[in-house]
Amino acid sequence: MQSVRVSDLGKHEGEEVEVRGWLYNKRSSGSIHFLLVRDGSGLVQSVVVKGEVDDAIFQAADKLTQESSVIVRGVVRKDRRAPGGYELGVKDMHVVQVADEYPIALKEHGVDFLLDHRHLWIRTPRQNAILRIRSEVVKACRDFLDDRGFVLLDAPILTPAACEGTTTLFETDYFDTKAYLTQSGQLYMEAGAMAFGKVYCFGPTFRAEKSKTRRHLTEFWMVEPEMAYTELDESMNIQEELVSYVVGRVLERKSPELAVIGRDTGPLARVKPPFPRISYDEAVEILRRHGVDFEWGNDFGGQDETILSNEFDRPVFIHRYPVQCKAFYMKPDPKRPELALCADLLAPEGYGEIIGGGQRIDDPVLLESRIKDNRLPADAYTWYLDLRKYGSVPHSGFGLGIERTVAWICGLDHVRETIPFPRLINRIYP
Ligand code: NSS
Repeated sequence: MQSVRVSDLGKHEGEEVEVRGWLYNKRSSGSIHFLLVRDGSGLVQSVVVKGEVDDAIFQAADKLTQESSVIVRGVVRKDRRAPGGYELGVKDMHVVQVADEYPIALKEHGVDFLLDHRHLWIRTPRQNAILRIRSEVVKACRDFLDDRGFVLLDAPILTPAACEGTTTLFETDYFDTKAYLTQSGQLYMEAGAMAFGKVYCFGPTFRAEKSKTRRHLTEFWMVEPEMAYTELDESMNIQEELVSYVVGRVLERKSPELAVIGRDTGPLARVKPPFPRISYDEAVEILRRHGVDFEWGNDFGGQDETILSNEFDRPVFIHRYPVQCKAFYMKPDPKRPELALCADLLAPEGYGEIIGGGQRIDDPVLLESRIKDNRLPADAYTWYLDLRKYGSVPHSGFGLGIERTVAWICGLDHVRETIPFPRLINRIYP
């Protein structure tokens, strides 16, 4: 008999099939058991009627506990009222294992309890839907870049030096020396851009973030495109196309999942280029108008970003931050050298920054002095300076944080549910 995924049941109406899954929930009324079976692709109500199956099977169905593994066989019937639109008229059933009492009952639990049971929590429909959307977001980013001639270039995880400041480095022993877990693949992508023209990396990045916020993980995933012969404005054009494409793909392919999590898709449907572009100076004015006592020269905090992104109905770029609050590699604006040619993209609905990026310093002398000013170990950057000695060109790139993007698209209030096994300041289990 053919094994069918629940999501494909519609293609087998009237046929006898087998579904291999786990018992999500059960309802009984004397002579009928309604088994709600999940197989990771959906839920199907499987109806076991006394007299229509062997007595032993009817008894076994009665004893099934939540999350017991079962294989049910029966005829696919259309049923408007059934979750998923189809149900199974069970003829036969094989119990693979009767599960112990399941810790996650179908009721409210505290978030710490759920995070301690994350390995089981991911089975529940809401978490399952969020992680399916994550999978689509990753695929959409990659398809977008692959289709536009970007080459995927994997960056190393163990690195000799910092990319995004020395305060958030995770250090590890590396034989008789030290290494750091990567904070960003960017520096390597700059080498790649000079070799391939357009590249990107997609991988985990690590930051020893001491801040406990709803936007920070210590391990998160980034897509980092880098482009030679590209200036800041062109990089922003690509970013708005990429983000619009990703949101469009989720709307197109993951609407059942968005429905499971109850996401209002109205604001997502508005995500189309062009996105507004405001300068750091203008952003500071907006904050001050909202009564924030903001000092020019500082970076924006989470609450500032929330205020700023609430001003617009689609993502907004904030460009040209003061050089002092950005990383060492940012190219100064020739018109106002106190500003960097950089841009962050803030998601709407108060979500804050999802992309950080900019144009890189292409002048070897300036870059060397910036490395020195930032008291970075010169030896570790010799190779990086080489890129400015051998055919240096204007180049730009950016990093899109997968978890923050998924949190926004799903409308979640914390990034911890957007990654299968979150790593937070006080959590490395399970
Ligand atoms: O620090 S960024 O703003 N920029 C970079 O790392 C550049 N080197 C990227 C590049 O140009 N290739 O981080 C980029 C994005 C940021 O907008 C967030 O979406 C995400 O990475 N990000 C994080 N997500 C979750 N948790 C933490 N701690 C975090 N830090 C950054």
